[in-house]
Amino acid sequence: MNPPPTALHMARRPAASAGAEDAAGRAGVLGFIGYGRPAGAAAAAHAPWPTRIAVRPLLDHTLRDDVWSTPAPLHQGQTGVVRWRAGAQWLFGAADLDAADEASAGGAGGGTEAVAHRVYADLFATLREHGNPALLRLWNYLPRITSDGGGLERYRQFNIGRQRAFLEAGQAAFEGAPAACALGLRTGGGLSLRFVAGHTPVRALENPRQVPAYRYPERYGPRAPTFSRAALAPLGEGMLALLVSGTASIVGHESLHAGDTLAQLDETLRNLRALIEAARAQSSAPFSLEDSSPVIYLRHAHEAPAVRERLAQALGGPSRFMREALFLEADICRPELDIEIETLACARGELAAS
Ligand code: 3EB
Repeated sequence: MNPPPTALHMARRPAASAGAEDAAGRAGVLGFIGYGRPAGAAAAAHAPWPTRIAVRPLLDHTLRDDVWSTPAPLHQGQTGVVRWRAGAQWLFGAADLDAADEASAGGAGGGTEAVAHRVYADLFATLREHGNPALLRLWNYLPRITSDGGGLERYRQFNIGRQRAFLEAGQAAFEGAPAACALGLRTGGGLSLRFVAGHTPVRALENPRQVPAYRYPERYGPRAPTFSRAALAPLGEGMLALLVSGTASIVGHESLHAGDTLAQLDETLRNLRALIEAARAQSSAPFSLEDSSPVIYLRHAHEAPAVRERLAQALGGPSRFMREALFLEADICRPELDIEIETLACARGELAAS
């Protein structure tokens, strides 16, 4: 496949300016991933597309968005519960369910599974309507993620519904699964999903230090999570994106350093460095962890200053990593884990021959 003639751009920007740009229509904002609950003006700038994820920003209260844009005419619509916007080769989508959707979706314990299945079935219907672009990245946010959902943890139910939807749609549920994250919300709402897709070759990456998540043994749930550790995707204009999935203190398939967030952080950094190395082996792009834009999810808000300090020591205070780091309060999908880091990098380069 040739590189797309119309490039996709990603920028992490203060929320208000992103909204202003969207409103002015100067650049084609395909979609954004925004966090927190902005006050009136910033909220109105984006309405009605789409809502922010209800996680609390930590340390500073500057709201930032990851804005995905492309200089092309855009059109938008809705497919089932998925609202989408498309332009050139690119597609952005969002779904925000509420708690009532889950309650009505299934009987004893089946609500989370049923809702995950429905959201993903609608996502794949959206992809089909757009000629089946490849998923570059998925974001999953599930309230009360490790709570019991009637005999089975809600995240495990989510994994059952998600995997079933992938298999029914003929999408790669194992090797080649998309990059993703899955975090827990502390709100009374429902599942929120975001995705970016495009007609560009997406290459899934695995981490040599970790068992692929789609091969986790059954003790982590009856159906494995459906994601790859990272993805590489050409964005056009010679740029290559590295989209690193949520990464935690997991080696092999085991959680390490329960109860010690800073040790979990160090292990997570080793995992991230191993992934970046894998990405460099698969491309000509000079990716580095230091020159990437991370989101750091913390279970315990009060640990944010210590985590930031440790990160600054490891990555250098003036690095892009530290300048663009977003610290957010969220639950991690294993109760013993307290930190998860995802990151995104763009650099000039191409995919290596596979
Ligand atoms: C892990 O490595 C940590 O279910 O989509 C990270 C990224 C995690 C994505 C998902 C879960 C997901 O298993 C959790």
